[in-house]
Amino acid sequence: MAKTTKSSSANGGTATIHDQKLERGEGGELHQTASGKGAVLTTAQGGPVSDDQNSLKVGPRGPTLIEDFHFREKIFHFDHERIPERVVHARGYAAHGYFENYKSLSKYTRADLFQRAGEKTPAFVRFSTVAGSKGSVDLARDVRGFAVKLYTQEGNWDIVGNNIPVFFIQDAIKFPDLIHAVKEEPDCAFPQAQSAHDNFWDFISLTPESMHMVMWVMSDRAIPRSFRFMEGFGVHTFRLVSAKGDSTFVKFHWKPKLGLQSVVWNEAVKINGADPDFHRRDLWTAIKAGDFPEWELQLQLFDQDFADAFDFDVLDPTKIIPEEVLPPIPVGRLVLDRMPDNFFAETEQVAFMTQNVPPGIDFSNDPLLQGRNFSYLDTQLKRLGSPNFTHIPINAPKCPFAHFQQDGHMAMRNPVGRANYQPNSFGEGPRELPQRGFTPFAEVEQGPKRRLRAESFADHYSQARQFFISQTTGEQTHIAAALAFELSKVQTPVIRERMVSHLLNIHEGLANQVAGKLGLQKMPKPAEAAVPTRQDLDPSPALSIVENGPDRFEGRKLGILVSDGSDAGLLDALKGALDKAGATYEIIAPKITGVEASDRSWVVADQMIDGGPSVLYDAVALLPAPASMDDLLQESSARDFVADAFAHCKFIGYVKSAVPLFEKAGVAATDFDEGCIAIENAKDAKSFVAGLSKLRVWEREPKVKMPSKPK
Ligand code: HDE
Repeated sequence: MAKTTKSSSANGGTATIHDQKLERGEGGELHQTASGKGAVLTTAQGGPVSDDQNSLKVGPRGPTLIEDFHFREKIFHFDHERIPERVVHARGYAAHGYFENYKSLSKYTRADLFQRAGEKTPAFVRFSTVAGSKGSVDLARDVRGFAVKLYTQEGNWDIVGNNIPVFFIQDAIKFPDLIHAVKEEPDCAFPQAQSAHDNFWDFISLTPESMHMVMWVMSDRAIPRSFRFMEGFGVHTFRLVSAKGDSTFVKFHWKPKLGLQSVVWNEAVKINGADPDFHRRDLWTAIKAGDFPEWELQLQLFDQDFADAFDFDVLDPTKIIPEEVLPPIPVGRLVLDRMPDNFFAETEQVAFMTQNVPPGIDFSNDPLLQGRNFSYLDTQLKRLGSPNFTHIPINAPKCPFAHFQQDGHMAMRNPVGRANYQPNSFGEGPRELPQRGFTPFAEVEQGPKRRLRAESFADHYSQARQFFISQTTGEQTHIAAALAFELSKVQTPVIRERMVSHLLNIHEGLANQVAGKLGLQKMPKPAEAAVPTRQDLDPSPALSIVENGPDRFEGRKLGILVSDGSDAGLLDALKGALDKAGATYEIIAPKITGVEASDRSWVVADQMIDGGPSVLYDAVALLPAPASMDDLLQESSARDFVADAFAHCKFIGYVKSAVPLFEKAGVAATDFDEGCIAIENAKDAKSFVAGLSKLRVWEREPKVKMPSKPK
């Protein structure tokens, strides 16, 4: 039987509503502090609430009364909590920080943020995947968005880039087709966040201009270990414009201080199950621990003469300028040091727009960029629902601003005074200032209006080949394996064959490997190419992840498997060495409460074995005590822990008693290599950690991979 109980409210205290603590946010708005101790719960209209647990009823068993305005308001607001997710890049994670300028770039640009050495500009950076929806997994094979908002003193500048310096298409008009093709198929609504399906490869195999990008997306660049260990690129050619009005072409590169690192595909698949939030958790944990990720901004600067002499068109977004041909110049650093207070308010509502450029930065005629400049304003209106989206604090400039835009949904700031127009006779309101205002570079343009693609955009294979030959052998194997995996999910044989016919134009060895893995009976003919593939482009070592890894284990994580009786001295030595290296660790134990170490001290666990598979760590150490081995050998997750670490080419430190775990995991003593390191004393522990800087034992890979049989 129902009782007329009044459940107690969380806001017991005696404080009155006037005691509520309010803080001024960065945009000047007032927030109720979440921790507001003793704060009284109110309605959105500010009325104190007496009971938030029971709706207003006639008698204890109802009916419920529609006059219950508190209930109505609460449910109404809940029903409207969602806004449309981004049509692309829906899943993202962001952090605040700053950009610090190294030295004045006034020679090249009048952009205010580049004028003074040491100047710091507030920044907000959002990383994302492209294809999946907001709730999809972090380790999907995909491009990563790398969108940077810089709140400069002359307006917001958004560099809305990716972790890959080229794109699939050369003209923005093809973007809806590309995105329709990669997203889940419209009849069945799967697969989610995956390019491994017919529609995507059908479109790609009919779009030769995608081939360079396909090489990048099939490489490990598309499965980064962390946002912190990936590069960012502005992709398009932009312009810097000096105070004199001179223009210099520029390409923007963000270089992670901790070096590049990715995971392997089998690992990515398992991470998605073990921790679908792997990347966002990584960024959150690092920043909360004070390990602030950092990138250096490097610029490739060039003039029209260089552009005219370069092998490819600098306006073609499917091409790079190799860093060896035009070395990028370091100009500043980006540091992320604060997580948003609220995901929705900031990360979800942030509106990046390529057309947000301050005076001194300008566009090029790259047709993809031109189309983007049109698209991003539209999308903000759709998503945020009002032309006043710049009133949301995360989107508002942090410099003085004044204009006559007014009204509209949710207008927070209307012009004050009588005159809401200019010119006016009352001396009211702001006026334009030609000397300071944005003035586009005065490029002279001429030509017939036509729907054409430039001849200079016609070479679709040469840089794809250059990318492939710039990879280490292991990285090349990963590209072949990724192509075979993706195409194995394609059910229409002709699409698979069409893709192999493109690969033949890129690299015969690659085409053979993929055809072998797919079991093609007959090699197709090479695709018809508008321009033959150039064989004379030199490899560019800057394109390899392995060649650009770190020389230290800093920022990485060791998984330490312990049991009751684990050697406390060894554990301490390991922890000490990791601290010194700037690395972190997690303790994995049979039970989450922890274990009693050899010196009777209690070691608290971070993960139970089932919850902490080795895919979550960059390397592992096995420190079980002999007495616990019988139990551990019964645990399939303990066996997988070792089997996966070995298969993913990770360094494995181990005490003697752990050897049977290897055997159980199918790793015989004869398989041990330089990455399997016995730890018997503190000295061993230190040298084990020192050796981790190599990150992976790639030499092991041929032994743990199924060989392909090229025809
Ligand atoms: Fe975007 N893109 N894009 N894009 N893009 C969006 O804007 C678009 C392209 C990129 O973290 C949308 O706010 C067109 C290239 C990032 O909030 C939308 C074309 C590059 C983000 C849009 C491109 C990007 C977006 C969807 C073809 C790398 C996420 C939601 C010409 C240089 C920003 C939104 C964030 C988001 C349009 C191609 C990067 C629809 C039409 C090339 C990082 O406006």
